[in-house]
Amino acid sequence: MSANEEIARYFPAAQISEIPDDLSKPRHVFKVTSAEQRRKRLQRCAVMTEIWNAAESDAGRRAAFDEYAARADADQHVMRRLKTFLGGPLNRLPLTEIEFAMDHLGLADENNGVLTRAQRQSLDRDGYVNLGPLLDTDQLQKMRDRYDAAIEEEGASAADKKGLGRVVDTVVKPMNRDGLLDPIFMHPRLLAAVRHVLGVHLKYIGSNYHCAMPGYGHQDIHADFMWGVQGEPQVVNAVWLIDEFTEENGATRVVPGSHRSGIHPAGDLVNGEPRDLDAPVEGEVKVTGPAGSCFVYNAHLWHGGTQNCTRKLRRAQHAFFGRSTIPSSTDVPAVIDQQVFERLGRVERAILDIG
Ligand SMILES: O=C(O)CCC(=O)C(=O)O
Repeated sequence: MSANEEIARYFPAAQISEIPDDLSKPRHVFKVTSAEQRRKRLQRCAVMTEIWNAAESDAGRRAAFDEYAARADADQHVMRRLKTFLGGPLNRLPLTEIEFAMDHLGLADENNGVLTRAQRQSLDRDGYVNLGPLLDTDQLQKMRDRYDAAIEEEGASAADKKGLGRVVDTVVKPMNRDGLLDPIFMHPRLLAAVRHVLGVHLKYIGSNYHCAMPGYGHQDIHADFMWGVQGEPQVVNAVWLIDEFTEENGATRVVPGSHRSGIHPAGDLVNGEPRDLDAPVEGEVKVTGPAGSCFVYNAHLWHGGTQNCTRKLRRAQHAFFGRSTIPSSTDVPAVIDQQVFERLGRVERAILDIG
């Protein structure tokens, strides 16, 4: 198959019919918001951030939430969102299962030696670490073929994802019946990085295949949690580079250290105005590397996809994790394929928090 035929297979899923001539003309993935919408988003984000950061324990946060809820002007949207996080622990399995899995994987102890000191420091200080290539060329080619077929089969995802090929829940779908995608959520070095940020009580909360089409891919600067978090991180994400990431082909931009600010970009003011989320952020860098690399980030880190200015696909796979007790992005028991479930052992099930 020629490179052009390979790209054309993605057109229906990415909701486009051709590759634009001018690959670098700005084309943003998320819809443009009005000044009014941005202000509302900022207010909501700021309130949720304030309530969450009011205490270090859920009991303290619930007290701050109750105080807010008693106000006549309390925003229902804010209350609904926070309630799911403050309604009590949402782990499905007893925590002893993930403790068993971490022990089995040699990750029970924080000083387990799987990551180097420099890698752990990078996660703490910068908010991300590039673990380098962890997949070989044979695995990568099989994965590309698998993803390309799934894109054709599944077609378009949400309307606001124009220019992206997306498949959700990849690792628990029939496309992973043979275990090809197991390293995406089970690779020991990935799990060591997740464990370093979240501690042993962690769980898989989602996985997306994400391909930026030529001329598309620029995203808002964002964090993968709805508000700013000071103190204990709640979520970690990983990006697997299924194709190499370069300065030109839509590599993810990150703002080193922003996970420590306690601020979500949507709740940030610049010169008294809501931050323009499409604009570059001072200090941002692109994470580049060869195909097969995995970079893991504290998902409170500010980041976003950038525009793919080449004539090739930029394929990536995300693996998302949270503390065991928080809500999951994906309802794993509802979406997991029965054959995938049956194939998995106790350790994998503990990571997925399903029994
Ligand atoms: O794949 C990327 O470059 C980042 C994607 C991302 O941050 C997202 O889809 O939320």
